[in-house]
Amino acid sequence: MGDKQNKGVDSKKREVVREFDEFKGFKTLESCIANEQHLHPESRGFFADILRRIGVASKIIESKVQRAGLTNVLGKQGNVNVQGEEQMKLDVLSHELMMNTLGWLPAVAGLASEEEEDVMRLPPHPDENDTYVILFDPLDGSSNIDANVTIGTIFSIHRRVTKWGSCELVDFLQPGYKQLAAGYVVYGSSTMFVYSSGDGVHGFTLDPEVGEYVLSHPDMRFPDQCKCFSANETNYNKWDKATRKYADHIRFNDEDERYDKVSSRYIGSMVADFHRNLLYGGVFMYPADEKNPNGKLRLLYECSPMAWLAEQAGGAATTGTQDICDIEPTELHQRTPIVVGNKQEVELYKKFCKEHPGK
Ligand code: P6P
Repeated sequence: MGDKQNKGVDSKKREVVREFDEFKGFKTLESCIANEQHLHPESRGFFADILRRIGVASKIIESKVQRAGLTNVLGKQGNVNVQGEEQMKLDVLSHELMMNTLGWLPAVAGLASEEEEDVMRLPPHPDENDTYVILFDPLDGSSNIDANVTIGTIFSIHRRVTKWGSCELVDFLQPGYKQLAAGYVVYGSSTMFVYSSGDGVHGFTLDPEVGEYVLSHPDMRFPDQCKCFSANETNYNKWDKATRKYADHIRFNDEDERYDKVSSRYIGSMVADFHRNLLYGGVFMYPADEKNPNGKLRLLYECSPMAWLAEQAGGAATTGTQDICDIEPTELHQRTPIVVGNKQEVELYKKFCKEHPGK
């Protein structure tokens, strides 16, 4: 739930629910979603249903990803998506799974996907419950699939701004700070569902024997250390001066002990790079360069949810001159430069951008 809803919740009640939950011990995504709903007696459970369904969709995607090498889902689909990028078979499959799993929920007015040019307007629900819109990148990092490298799903949930009937583009073009919830699923050595609905970031590991996401990382926060510098450094000479100086400062700085033990780590899958930095501390960046003057990554279903999560976990995210969550979107698939991770590293980048303008 967004911060606003949490303010009205009786903190005593929240403690009681949490104590009860601690007593129960084994916490799953389902029990945490249900607990969250209990804290909002006025809730009709529609928002909870959305989170549940995203969990279901991710388990189906996980089953396809884990067996990709054994079934005919590796390789290219044979066409390009709206981004002009080669679509992988698993991109299309994951997109369709997210669509089919979320598209029938009465509370969902519309969907937007990296794989679809326009928004998907769902039939207006007879009693006007269709309150939310969901944006998602169904399978981020998919170019890595054939090499068995970690990939992920990213999602962002907004309350619609139009009041009734079919949703409109304006319902999706909302700044990151207005998100009600955001999260990702990382399909790696284990599969984890990480999300926030405004009350901390919580990580759930899929127990394949039970088929349930089990709370394994409550209240995730960036540790106060910078262990990882994560960027495609082959773009170095295409970066502007501030970005090059920033990268040199972190990678080669001998005067600042904060960067004594920093290592370059780049997976080429934003979800995986972000997740590692959230656990170990560090900064991920895909800045603008001569090839991508507006950055490569998309604002609404990659950078905005990840930036909001970073803020919920005590971190930050910037273009260099503006917080990612403050950007007022103008196009569904617009791109943005991004530097995201520990607040100290993000603030340092903003400082470099101020002190070293120009190419
Ligand atoms: P590059 C994956 O294709 C992606 O969208 C992000 O997940 C990742 O961070 C980035 O692009 C990698 O881009 O140019 O380094 O291959």
